[in-house]
Amino acid sequence: MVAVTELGYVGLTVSDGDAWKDYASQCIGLEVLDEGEAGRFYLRMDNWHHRFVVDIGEEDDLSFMGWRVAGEPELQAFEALLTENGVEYRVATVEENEERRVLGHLKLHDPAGMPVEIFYGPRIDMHFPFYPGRRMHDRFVTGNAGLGHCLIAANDVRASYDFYRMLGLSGSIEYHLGTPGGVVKPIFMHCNDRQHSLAFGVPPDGKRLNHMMLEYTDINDLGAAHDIIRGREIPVALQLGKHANDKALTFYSATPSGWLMELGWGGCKPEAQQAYHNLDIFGHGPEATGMGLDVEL
Ligand code: MBD
Ligand code: FE
Repeated sequence: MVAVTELGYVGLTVSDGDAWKDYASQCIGLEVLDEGEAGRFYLRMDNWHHRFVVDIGEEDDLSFMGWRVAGEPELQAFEALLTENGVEYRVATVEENEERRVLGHLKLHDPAGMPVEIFYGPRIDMHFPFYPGRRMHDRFVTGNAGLGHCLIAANDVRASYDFYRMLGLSGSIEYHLGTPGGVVKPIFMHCNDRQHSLAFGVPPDGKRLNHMMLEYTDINDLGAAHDIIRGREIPVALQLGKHANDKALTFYSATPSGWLMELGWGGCKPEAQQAYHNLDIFGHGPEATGMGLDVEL
């Protein structure tokens, strides 16, 4: 069975590019790569050409997710699988592959209308190592674990679950969470050693993206990010705490786009068997509200 192997890249549309360059580099430690393209810059986390494509626009949201497969045979197998399942897709042109710095990709949409790309062969610039935007103790967790995770909108949770299962992700409901509107039961899915690369099932609040999570290899970099974000008085939706499912120590900061960035350290691998939780291990106390994650963790 063919399956995606990692969340390889994402696209963001942002209204304030300068605020994003500053937040991404000075708060998070990402590398800004501006190659002079009009209205577009990149963010790097490792020696991939980029992990984020950032376009200046009005939306302030996720614009696409890129899911990696091993190579061309796997991409062809996905063409057959999508056709078999009646999912519309398009094979990217040579120009579109050059734009993404990949050898090949398919363009499709998830059931919520999110643009999804399945790609193989990213450009990895071994001669151009990652250069953090601010002083860092160590690095970001990427490797075979992809860039992090996204909590995205799903208006039909079952349809999204079936779609991402078809892409080869596994997972289940992992929480029953109290919210002002009642209990929500979010689903968490994985495709590699990262405990989850994708989550959905909290009520959509108008954006495609609720939050992204990036993970440091050294707890000191999480501490540095926390100090910088607190020092700047950037709103924090959920305070430092440790998740029951991936065991990661994280906190959730507002981004210049309004959605949240979860910064973390110490996430674990997926368990072989499913389980769900009502509460986290400790922390994650609510602070700034109204950013799409008013949940009792
Ligand atoms: C997560 O990464 C998360 O964002 C939530 C809400 C619960 C568990 C793990
Ligand atoms: Fe998360």
